[in-house]
Amino acid sequence: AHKKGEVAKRKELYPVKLLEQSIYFDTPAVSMREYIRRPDLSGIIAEFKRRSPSKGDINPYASVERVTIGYMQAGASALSVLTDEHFFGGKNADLTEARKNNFCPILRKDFIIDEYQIIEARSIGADVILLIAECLTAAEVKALSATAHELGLEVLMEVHSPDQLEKLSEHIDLVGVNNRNLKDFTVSIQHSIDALPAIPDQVVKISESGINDPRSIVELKEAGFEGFLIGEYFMQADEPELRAREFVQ
Ligand code: IGP
Repeated sequence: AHKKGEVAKRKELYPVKLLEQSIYFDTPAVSMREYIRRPDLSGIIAEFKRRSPSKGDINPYASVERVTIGYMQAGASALSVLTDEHFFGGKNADLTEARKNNFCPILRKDFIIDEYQIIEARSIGADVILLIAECLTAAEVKALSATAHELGLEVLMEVHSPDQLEKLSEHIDLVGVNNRNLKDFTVSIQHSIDALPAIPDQVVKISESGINDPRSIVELKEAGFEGFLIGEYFMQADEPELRAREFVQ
């Protein structure tokens, strides 16, 4: 709900005409689909996350530059950067700083409810946007994902349960199953495994949240997942990039 007001304010301050001046508008986006499927990489999407509603401060002063470069050196396939300020202490400038330091695909982690935020995602250097099925109708998923494709961005649709896969449209490139129960914040990779049979073959399959053990990756891979989104476990360390390195070994 806080998003609506926020977006309205930014639309006034930074009209679309201004966003379109960004150099990133003329730069082709990098394909997360392709990077996740590269056999020389781990499939891990490493997330930069300063704070969360369930944990409070995780690593509020971490350096985007140091952490994201370190993640990629550790063998991550892609990056995710929180830009939501209200719940996660993120900002657009964090994503742009990650962009300036890395060639890999970058997911803009935010609550997208308006086309404006997709144009904004393009202007700050993101390659992929997140659409959360729980927050959107099927028609909204369809319209927003079509806009993303028009702008050359890929789309990751997040589901919390298999029934939300009904909202899939032809413009969804990746599906992420969230292992975190939004009501009590408990996590289990079983959520991903249970949802897998309902995910169509043509989309890239990602398991999200609560992954803190390399054995879970082995289990999820055997089940058929290709990508693994990890934030908190890495960011809890003083040096998240070193924890990522140990994890990928
Ligand atoms: C990462 P974790 O448990 O490794 O920090 O989870 C990611 O899945 C989580 O940050 C997330 C998220 C979201 C954040 C998943 N979906 C939607 C904000 C909005």
